[in-house]
Amino acid sequence: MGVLNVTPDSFSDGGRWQATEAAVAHGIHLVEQGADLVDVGGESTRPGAQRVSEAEELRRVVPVVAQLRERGVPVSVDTMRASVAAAAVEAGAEMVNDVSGGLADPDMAETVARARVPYIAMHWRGHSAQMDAAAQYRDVVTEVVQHLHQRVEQLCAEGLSRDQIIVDPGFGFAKDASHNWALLAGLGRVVALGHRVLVGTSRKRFLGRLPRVRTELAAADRDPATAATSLLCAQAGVWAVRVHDVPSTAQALGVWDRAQRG
Ligand code: PMM
Repeated sequence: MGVLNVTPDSFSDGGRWQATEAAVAHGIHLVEQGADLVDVGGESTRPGAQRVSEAEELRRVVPVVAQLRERGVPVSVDTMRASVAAAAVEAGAEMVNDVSGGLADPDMAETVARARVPYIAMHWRGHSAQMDAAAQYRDVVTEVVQHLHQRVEQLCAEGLSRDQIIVDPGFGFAKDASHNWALLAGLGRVVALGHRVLVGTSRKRFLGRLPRVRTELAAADRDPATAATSLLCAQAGVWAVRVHDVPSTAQALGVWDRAQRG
């Protein structure tokens, strides 16, 4: 999954794809580079970010989704709002990616159940303004796995079908570096839930400081580290990874695929 943030303030690519034309061209480019799906988002979820209005989110997202679909690009919409999810599906999005897992908008479950599109439910503990304070766990892997299990049960009770749901442990959302590393090591337990798993580690802060690397890496310099996490995800049985730089992850996953055959 290639990332297409149509926002002025996302942490690693904010502002670059704000104009619809530039966003569409980048989405097409992501597919040419090997992405199977382009994730279009109009609201930054970086720690501390302020929410955008519904009208502004619709204005950013819907034209980009519609134009990408016209050009045959498979699109998911990255939104916490049921109204934006519905408008994007209407415009041709074939998947809804909700970082709140249905907790931010009480209408999301019904909307997605009706749309019958695959739905990514991520582990979430509150909006960007509160999420750093919520990064407290006794056992992060166990708590994330339990939360995702409960979310799936609740979403099914609200009308979603089990095989419609994809789960995501939510790297960087209400998690500090040690939580993220523990989750990366514990991905097998998320996969063991029995659902498709999507992982988004791309360029995230915890990859900025690595053993053997002498300097702290800026967001744009974290693609080799991201590709390494993509390989670990493949090894753990993860279904998809959400990345900004498609070529480096395509290479890592190409090595994985080819090595499986010996
Ligand atoms: N991370 C971001 C945004 N959307 N969606 C899912 N499912 N999983 C993630 O980890 C995730 C996401 C934040 O990263 P960005 O601001 O670089 O897009």
